[in-house]
Amino acid sequence: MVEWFVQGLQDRRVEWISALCGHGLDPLFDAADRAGIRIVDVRNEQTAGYMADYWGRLTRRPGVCASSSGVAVANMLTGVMNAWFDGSPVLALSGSADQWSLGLGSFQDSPQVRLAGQVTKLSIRLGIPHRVLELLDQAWTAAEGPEPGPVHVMLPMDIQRTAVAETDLVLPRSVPRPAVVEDITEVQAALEAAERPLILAGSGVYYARESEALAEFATRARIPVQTPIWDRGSFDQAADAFCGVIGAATGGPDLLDQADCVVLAGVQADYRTGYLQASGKRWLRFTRGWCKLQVAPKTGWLDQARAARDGYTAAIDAKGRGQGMHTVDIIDALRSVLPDDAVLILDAGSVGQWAHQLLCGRRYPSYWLTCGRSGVVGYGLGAAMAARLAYPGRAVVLLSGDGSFTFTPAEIECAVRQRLPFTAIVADDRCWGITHSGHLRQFGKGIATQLGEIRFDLLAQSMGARGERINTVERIAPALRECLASNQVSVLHVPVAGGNPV
Ligand SMILES: Cc1ncc(C[n+]2csc(CCOP(=O)(O)OP(=O)(O)O)c2C)c(N)n1
Ligand SMILES: [Mg+2]
Repeated sequence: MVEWFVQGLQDRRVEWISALCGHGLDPLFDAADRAGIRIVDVRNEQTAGYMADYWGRLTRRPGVCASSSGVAVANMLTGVMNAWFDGSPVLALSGSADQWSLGLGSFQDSPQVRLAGQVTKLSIRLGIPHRVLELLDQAWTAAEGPEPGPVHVMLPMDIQRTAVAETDLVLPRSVPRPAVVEDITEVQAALEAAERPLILAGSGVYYARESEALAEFATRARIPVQTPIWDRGSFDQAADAFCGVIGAATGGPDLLDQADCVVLAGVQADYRTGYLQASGKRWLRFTRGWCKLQVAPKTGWLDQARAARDGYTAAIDAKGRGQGMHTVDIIDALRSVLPDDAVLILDAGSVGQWAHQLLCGRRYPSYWLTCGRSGVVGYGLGAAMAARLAYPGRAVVLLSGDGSFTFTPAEIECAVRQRLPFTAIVADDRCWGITHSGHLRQFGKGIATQLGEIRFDLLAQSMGARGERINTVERIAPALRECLASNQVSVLHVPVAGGNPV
């Protein structure tokens, strides 16, 4: 379908699309690239929206911008809303997961069509691939006017990928959800009877203030616990029972398949847990009341789970070695320098995955922060400033990708001026790395995924912060120590080799 869509854009003399990459847009990027439509890449979707807006103002022809899904769309809507105020013609495009999974908690699932509907003349989901040119025409006509303005079209992944000649379309299908019980007696009996129980613990445990009780119960009952990527951890201290972070594309020690009974503790049923579709297990839901449970220890099963976890972590670690300075070296330094109570904030793609797999294998404190289920990047500097306000006496460390860091880099000045110190480590692969790796896998090349050089150390210094460029692996840990001791806003610029752990 995307080929037709791109053809429709070219018929309307569209020469470029402003965009920030993300997997929600991959087929569109590929088709545009092959057709010779230029993708002008930016570091924050806001700019993509503004570019389309100002092109529309100057030429009276719709400017075309595109963002991936979820919060990326909200970012783009800043520029789109500006066009809405001004009445300039804009065609804003967004991606999403497959249609059948919308509303079930698919990756970056969000009400983006409704959201955009508030600040556009028309906001639609292209739901029937055969109608691609007709819907593009509707949208384009609405944007051009007589009263011009912005419009939004969401292109779900399955639709992007569907060849229009095919009449056998992917129909929305409902995913059966397992029946879950919440009754403590039933949970206790089920855990007692199970041979290989697994607890999937998510952010709901943190909000229920049950993290400590859960960690204590799992340790006592020798039951493995895993956390879906981007949810909050429950293990402030390293523990045998904690068996790492999991998530569909992220990987993780595979226990879910082997488990005969799964307890969902404050976890959403979504793509990270395979939509709870795995068969042959008992599913239960239990978030509060861990201290009341008594279950005889499942020692043999936990030993098996720990072996799987340790083997997995060792294999991932090995992948990162021998390539020059690498995120694994930053992780080594964090392991040796980070105080136990430090707030660690992860804001990146590939770099975040390395950190999740290697740093969160045995310990995942409830005060370590990620983007959460939204999967957004670019929130890190704001989070670091808030963490300093919440914990005046603790170390606050932001581990960021170079792309994520440049959404709001000027906040360094605000942090310096308002005395909100933290240490940021920018792992710089000069790439929207995770997307780049995905493109290499799919297309053999990155499309609008590479970034140029920024001297993050000098950028920081120009705003009154400490800044250091790291040139050797041995320097990372001492530099980090010095930053923490200085109690100033500090930026460590660490050039790294790129690549994903999985
Ligand atoms: C607001 C937003 N825009 C786009 C994306 C898609 N996306 C996910 S990870 C990523 C790359 C992040 O690059 P960087 O911060 O340099 O980290 P790296 O992957 O290189 O480690 C992108 C573009 C997103 N998740 N959120
Ligand atoms: Mg990067």
